Amino acid sequence: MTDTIFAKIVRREIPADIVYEDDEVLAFRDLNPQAPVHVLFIPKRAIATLDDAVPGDAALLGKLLLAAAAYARAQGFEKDGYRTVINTNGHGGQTVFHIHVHLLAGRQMHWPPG
Ligand code: DGP
Repeated sequence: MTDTIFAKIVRREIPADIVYEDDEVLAFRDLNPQAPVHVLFIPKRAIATLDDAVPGDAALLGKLLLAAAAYARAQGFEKDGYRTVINTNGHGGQTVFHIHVHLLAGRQMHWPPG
């Protein structure tokens, strides 16, 4: 897969407001926030899209979701709630082809999305 801006963030080649990191996961604030809290959870090992994920990626994908939930809980959003989103390819609205989970919190979300 081609290199992305998120791979550059993992390698610290460009700056980001990093809010969480472990051996496999990095989380940083979205440059263009859509909610008072908008954090992106990415695997350090790049997978381009959800469609590219294979059974061997299951644990890593689970870690992304659990890291997002733990962050939301630590920030006190678990009772009011929050939204987690993975956009995939064109109709999904994906623009950066390094898989990421959006965590949106701090305001009422609406359904269906636009
Ligand atoms: P998506 O459309 O699902 O691929 O989301 C990509 C998100 O990445 C979008 O909400 C804006 C954000 N983004 C793009 N470039 C950068 C960047 O250089 N830094 C940060 N922090 N976020 C970025």
